[in-house]
Amino acid sequence: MNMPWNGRSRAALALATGLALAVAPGCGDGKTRVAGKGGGGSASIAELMKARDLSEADVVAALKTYTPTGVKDEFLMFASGGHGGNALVIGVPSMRILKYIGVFTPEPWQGYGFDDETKALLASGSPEGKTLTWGDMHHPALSETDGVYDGQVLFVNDKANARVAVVDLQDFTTQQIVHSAILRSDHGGAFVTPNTEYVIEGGQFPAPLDGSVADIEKYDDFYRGAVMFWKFDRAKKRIDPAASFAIEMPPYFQDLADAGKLASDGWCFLNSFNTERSYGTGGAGLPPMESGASRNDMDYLHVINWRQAEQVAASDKAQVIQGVRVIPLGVAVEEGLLHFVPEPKSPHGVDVTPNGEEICIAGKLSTQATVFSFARIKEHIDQKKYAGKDPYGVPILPFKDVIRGQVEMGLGPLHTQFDDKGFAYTTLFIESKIARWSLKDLKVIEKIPVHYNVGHLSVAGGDTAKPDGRFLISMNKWAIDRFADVGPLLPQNFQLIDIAGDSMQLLYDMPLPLGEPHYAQMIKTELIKPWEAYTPVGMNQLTHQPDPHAPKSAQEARIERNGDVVDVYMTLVRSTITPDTIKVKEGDTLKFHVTNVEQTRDATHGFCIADYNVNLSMEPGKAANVTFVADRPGVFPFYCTEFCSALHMEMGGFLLVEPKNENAAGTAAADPPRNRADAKPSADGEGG
Ligand code: K7E
Ligand code: CUA
Repeated sequence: MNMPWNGRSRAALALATGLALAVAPGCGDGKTRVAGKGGGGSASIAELMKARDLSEADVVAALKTYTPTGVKDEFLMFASGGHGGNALVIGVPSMRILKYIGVFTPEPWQGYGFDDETKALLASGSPEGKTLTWGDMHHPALSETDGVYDGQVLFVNDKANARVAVVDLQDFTTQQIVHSAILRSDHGGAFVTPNTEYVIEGGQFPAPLDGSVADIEKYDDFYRGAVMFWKFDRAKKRIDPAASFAIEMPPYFQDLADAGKLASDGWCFLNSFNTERSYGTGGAGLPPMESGASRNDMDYLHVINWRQAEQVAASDKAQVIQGVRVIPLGVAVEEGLLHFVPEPKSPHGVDVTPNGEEICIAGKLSTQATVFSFARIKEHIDQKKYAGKDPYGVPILPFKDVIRGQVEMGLGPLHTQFDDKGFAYTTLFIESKIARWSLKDLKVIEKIPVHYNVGHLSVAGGDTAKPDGRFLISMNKWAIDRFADVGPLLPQNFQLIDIAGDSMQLLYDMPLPLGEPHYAQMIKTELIKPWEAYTPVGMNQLTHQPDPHAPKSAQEARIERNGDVVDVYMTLVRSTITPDTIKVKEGDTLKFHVTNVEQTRDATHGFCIADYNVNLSMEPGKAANVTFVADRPGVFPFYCTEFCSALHMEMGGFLLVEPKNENAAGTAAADPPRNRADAKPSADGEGG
């Protein structure tokens, strides 16, 4: 029944890619099963298997993922939340979603984007005067020490708006969003160097770096690519924009990046495509972008010496463009920072092996993965053994002399990860399979079908110097027949695959109701040691310091008026909000300084005010500030939004906003309907 899909997608892809795909349909198993009758009440495993129509392999798979109540997952996966601009934390192997981390967009439950601090944070990465309300997150990057995840920080990129964010894993909150004015997009981020010295952010679509508009016909001369090296200050857990720099690149589409490690530490590898410099039809009968950009057999792997670039960026050879220190392309060539290596047609993933000695590149439009030898690249750079130069003067190394070999992979190889046993795993987008291959022999050993159209994959520690192996997640873009139908927009499909044994085994399908989660990284749970509460009471979530405005106990709760500014110092504790009655005048500026004065684990309160879009999440000990103008007269209840105790429903109060003009008609406060004798607002609200 799935033949039509297989046939259609293959034909469509063949058309789209210009490849002649002579593939028998049925790469996926295409078998749709309906679960049996539930088997509720069945007593034995045999009965259950029969009732639910489960095979022995099904039961083994279930036992490998089933996680009893109270038992924690062995791994945590940090996945991109795609267009939602948030990041997901997923337990593996149970595939239970543990958290959405608000990053580039508001996250209401966590109050992210609602208090003054996180509102300003979201605005800081947005164009002036406009707060972006989505992101195109692609690549999460956990901070590393010696090339291995250290569990301290998570970086993520927003391809669409060229933003990079820093998430502190002490409390799993976003702390910083940066935007480089010279970039228009950033597919090549976020990738970290082995000791998180830098976060790499490569642009994709070239444009004039100075922000000007140049005619598209002047593409070759005025459009430029760039790659940012964001300096990470580990002590402050912040990117330091002033210490960051960029390298100007030819107007190719710089694609994914990976940092060298161990043998190749100090280097960075960046793919490119559209070295044809196609800009579409340009209205002049030129080929459309996708065919114009795939005419050449080879594109260029960019090999960058970032350690040396760091020195050059600090010298007067760098220019400042839109506030960013940029090493001009000519300088990068002169100083020997940038070399090109031909790579087969329209490559996608670039992945450095765990020992740092080789670089695997899979070509979307090639059937092979190419394994480059860093030692040979280095030797050719050192001895200036070039095969030529690109139109911008960048030296090109001879392809045949710097590769170790090529692996015949299959159709549409994209991304590669590694395990602890010397295997590499490459996704085959068009074939809908994952290939396991031997790094030693450069031979494919096994392929497993996935469902369907896999992009990235994630192996535990699979892009570090010490992969854990064990589990692999196939991040599939299509789910066509895997789940109950939910309309034309289908979930994404994360498939959990056991790679510990001699043969790969598919264990579990996890529908993901958001897209598109390009990439994920998987870390051992024990390496993450988050706080249990904000301590001491009154800590600000963004500074991780005591908030100067935070009341620390209910005794410090109060209302203070200064002219038309009203400061409300408020505390939350089960099950009281203090103060619980606040009376102000229309037009007053209200500044709420709210603290959850509890330290009990999980005793989170919420704080919301009707109609004013106020919605805070107050974890134990946390302080937050929210400022707004009381521009609507009326009675506005406020309450706690977390069912925190038996008296949670009683945890609330009233904000009374009296109309400016006593005679203003039509407002409840000016002429309140009274049908009860005691309906008069209490007069004990202070500050009014
Ligand atoms: Cu292949 Cu943005 Cu890494 Cu999508 S990218 S799949
Ligand atoms: Cu606090 Cu409900």
